[in-house]
Amino acid sequence: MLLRSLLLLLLIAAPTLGRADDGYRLWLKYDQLSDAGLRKAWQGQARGIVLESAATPTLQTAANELQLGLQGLLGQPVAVGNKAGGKGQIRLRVAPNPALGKEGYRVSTQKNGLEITGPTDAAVLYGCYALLRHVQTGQRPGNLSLSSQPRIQYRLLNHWDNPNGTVERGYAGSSMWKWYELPERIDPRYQDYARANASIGINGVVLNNVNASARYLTTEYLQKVAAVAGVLRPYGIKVYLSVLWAAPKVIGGLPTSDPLDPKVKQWWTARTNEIYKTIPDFGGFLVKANSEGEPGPQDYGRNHADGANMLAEALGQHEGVVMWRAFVYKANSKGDRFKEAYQEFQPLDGKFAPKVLVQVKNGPIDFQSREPFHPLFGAMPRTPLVLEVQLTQEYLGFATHLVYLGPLIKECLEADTHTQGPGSTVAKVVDGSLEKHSVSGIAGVANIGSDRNWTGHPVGQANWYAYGRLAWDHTLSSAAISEEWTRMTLTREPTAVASITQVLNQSRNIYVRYTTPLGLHHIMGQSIHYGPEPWLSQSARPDWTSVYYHKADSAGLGFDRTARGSNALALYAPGVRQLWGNPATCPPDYLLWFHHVGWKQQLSTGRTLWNELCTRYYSGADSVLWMQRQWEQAKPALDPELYTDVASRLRIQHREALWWRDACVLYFQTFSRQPLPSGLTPPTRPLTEVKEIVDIYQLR
Ligand code: BDP
Repeated sequence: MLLRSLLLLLLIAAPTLGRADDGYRLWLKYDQLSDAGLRKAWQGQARGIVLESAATPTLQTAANELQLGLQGLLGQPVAVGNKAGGKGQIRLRVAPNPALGKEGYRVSTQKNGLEITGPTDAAVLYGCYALLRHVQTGQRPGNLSLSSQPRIQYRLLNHWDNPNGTVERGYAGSSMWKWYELPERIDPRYQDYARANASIGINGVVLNNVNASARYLTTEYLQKVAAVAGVLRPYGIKVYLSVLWAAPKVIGGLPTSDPLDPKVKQWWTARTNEIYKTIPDFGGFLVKANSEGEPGPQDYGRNHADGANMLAEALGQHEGVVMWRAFVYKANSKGDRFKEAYQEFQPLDGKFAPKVLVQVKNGPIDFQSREPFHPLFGAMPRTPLVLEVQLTQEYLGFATHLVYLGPLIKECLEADTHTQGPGSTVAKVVDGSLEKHSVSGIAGVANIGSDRNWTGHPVGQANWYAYGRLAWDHTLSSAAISEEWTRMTLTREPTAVASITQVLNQSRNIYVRYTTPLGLHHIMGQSIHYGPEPWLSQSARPDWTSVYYHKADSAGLGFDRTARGSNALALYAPGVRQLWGNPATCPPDYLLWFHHVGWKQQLSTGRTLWNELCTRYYSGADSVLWMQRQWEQAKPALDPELYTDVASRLRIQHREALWWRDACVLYFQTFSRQPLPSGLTPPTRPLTEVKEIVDIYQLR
């Protein structure tokens, strides 16, 4: 008898007991709150949901999500209806409110219960997610008044996914878009992807790689794109496409793709009209042109504005926009890649049509672990600039290294361009407030793939999350977001939350220290961009080597970008130029970005360059052991499988931090000819052995 009851108990508990957290549910866990008092406090407020406005698909979606979340979190049924019932009803209402802008929400306690309002049904959906976040992070109900509106209008994810299912720079499996199944079969994952995005305010997704296949513009593929758009639409998310500039030639049968050729214009106009017939709320085009071998208007002697404006014209009266990327650089062994995008784009300020936004990477080179802000920010006041950041960790240890990107994104947003006096931050350029633009945008290169946990590294989810939260409100702090994510995704146990968030918050600085301290950049493994290869001196292009960037010699290290060198500093406003132009006032984190510094030169840190460099490489690698200990402290509060997964990745991370440390210290030592500072144990393996690791990894 006793045995039978025990078995029965086990059977009932089985679905939750034995199930490991595979990460699929992301931060939308909705597991029952363990604090009974807290649960009770909310239960009385959430007996039902009442739709006070027309049940559009989006409002219905909002109600369904709220119901799903509250039922899970509170462990009670929550009814959805359109008639006000008794007490504890949450009312959803679409109503204009000038204080909330176009997409803002308000969640408030009213006499007759909670109310979630906003000017559109999507705004109410955002409000529902805000309430769920509030409950899920363990806040008490009290007298609620949560209101927020996005500071940036276009908040996009950019997928670098290809039609064949590969993902450029993707480290989380293959593409989540199953083009071969579409449009007939809709993978249920698409809807969960939409939920995750809507929950953090993302309102647009570019489905395909910037190195684009023309295929997406064919009638066959537009049907597939339309099917995806249909899943995303109720969540307030629009689809966009990257386009291949040469599409008129490749799939249109035209002899040219010259933007000023009337037939080319006609072709794009006809294609665009077909797109809108198939997808009436299509978001627009993203274009990588005349960059890294991609075709573009310059092939016909035209400039970027000619190309972008032609596409804007093709969009005509449709709502969509053109996002034209400024990531361009020519192979120029004498030049400085740092300056190229500026030189091509800045003179075009004021020449772009109103529907065009120019998309600029956070830094001037290419998604390095730390870059100064791109000098185009603030330098094109008549053009809305979209900030592009990379969530997939192409240069930050793929899905192996734990690197929380909140601090990186914030560092760029908070950087002061000084273009209109102090306080002219990149954030104010991007949100349009500094230069009075009515449109604004931000793009994150997605780190999402077909892996069960979406991002490969479980903590990669925090980067998707942080990006969305900052895209919505760039004034949020990176630490507040990491805590919110941890509480929603991993645990609410306070000491575990504290030790995990410390790891997250320090992780980016730690990564920088053991890979590229003091402003070193672009010294990673050739083409795959993984591991150290500072000795790389031959490649298809000089600006794809490492020596181009670090310029180590017997005198010192670093790229002189002052007036004595490439003078890239001249691209910045005087306020920035003065600070960064003087090695004594240049922040050590940016030092080697702008100065060739003598090995024995004393830095503001009190150490010589060589000693500081070694100290950072060593302390960075050691800090990974600290990350391991912190993670271990949180173990009792974590799902065992998830704990083990991250713990083992942290072990790889330490091994590879030593690889970076030894490679760089030994290699730069061949120039500095200095011993390691006292207290640091020299690497036990010679440089030749460390170089072998690279060879094995790249299978060359
Ligand atoms: C570089 C990547 C390359 C991308 C390019 C881009 O290595 O794969 O195509 O950025 O942003 O960092 O276009």
